Amino acid sequence: FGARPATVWLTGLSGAGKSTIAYELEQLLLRERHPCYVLDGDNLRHHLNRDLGFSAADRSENIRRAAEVAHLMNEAGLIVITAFISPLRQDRDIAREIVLPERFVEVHVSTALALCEERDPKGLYARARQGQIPEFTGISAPYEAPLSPTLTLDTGAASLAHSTRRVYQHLARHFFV
Ligand code: GGZ
Repeated sequence: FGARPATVWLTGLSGAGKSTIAYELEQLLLRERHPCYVLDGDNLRHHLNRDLGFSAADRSENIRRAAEVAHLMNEAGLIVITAFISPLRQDRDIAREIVLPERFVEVHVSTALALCEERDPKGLYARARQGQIPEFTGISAPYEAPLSPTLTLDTGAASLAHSTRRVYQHLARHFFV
């Protein structure tokens, strides 16, 4: 058995649970011997994208490059899971075209801003509220929710394990061969 190429594109606010779901999903896939790779701010913004900040233009370029890398990895036979805020619909639409629409699984991690802000694991929301981080998504920069995502996962309402399994099952139905 194997899998045809797919890119699971997680989008949502900082603190919504994107990275956690991404790495959990990676574990599930690896357990079933599906080669996969997680792309997120930590492995792209510190290296390939270290010239980029958080202006709208830099975020667009961040997303464009991430999508190009996802495309290459798909071509190499990996299932790719991305965990970028990717706040703008237009940027995600461009990512979908780069990755190829038939491979692109848009997943909205829809955890409410109030809960993300309550969690605030890195204290970024508090700093953003104090005006110390300009253009912070959800506070002083926009987040545009997807209009018709393949899946919506609210980590305030469902457990992490349940949310992760829903993505896994979608892949199993549509991409595993
Ligand atoms: C949003 C920011 C910002 C601003 C730094 N706005 O929770 P985190 O810390 O670990 O994840 C966030 C990460 C967002 O990077 P992305 O590459 O996912 O963003 S985008 O898709 O919009 O290009 C957050 C941290 O970087 N961070 N400044 N101003 N998040």
